[in-house]
Amino acid sequence: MAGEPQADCLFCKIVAGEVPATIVRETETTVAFRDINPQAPTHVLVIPRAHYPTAAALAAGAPELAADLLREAHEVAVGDKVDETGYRVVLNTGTGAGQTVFHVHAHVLGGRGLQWPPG
Ligand code: DGP
Repeated sequence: MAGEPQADCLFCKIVAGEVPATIVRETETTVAFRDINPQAPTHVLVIPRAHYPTAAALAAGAPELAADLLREAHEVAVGDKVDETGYRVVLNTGTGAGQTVFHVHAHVLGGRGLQWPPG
């Protein structure tokens, strides 16, 4: 069923506390933790506790949760004090865009100059 935990999902395991992560924020519906391979001084992943594989599935199946994700991305930026200089929120969607973990996650990147277009 949509949103149910998946036994083989790395990020469901982080939500369950079965895989360790450096958690920076938690709400009833979301968890935010530092990326294991940071690409900027601030690089945090914000995920819904519920399992949706992609941003598209989340937007279609639980739009209010998509709003929670965006709100939390901003709170992460405020917490790391990168909100004033600027930060980027990235949702890689599909393998062609570089998505490797199929539990939707928003990357929050900041703390350095960010180029456009991204690679
Ligand atoms: P994406 O390529 O958009 O699917 O991003 C997946 C991100 O997840 C990537 O930046 C690295 C991060 N990541 C992968 N495995 C782990 C892990 O076990 N712990 C943490 N904290 N991050 C992970």
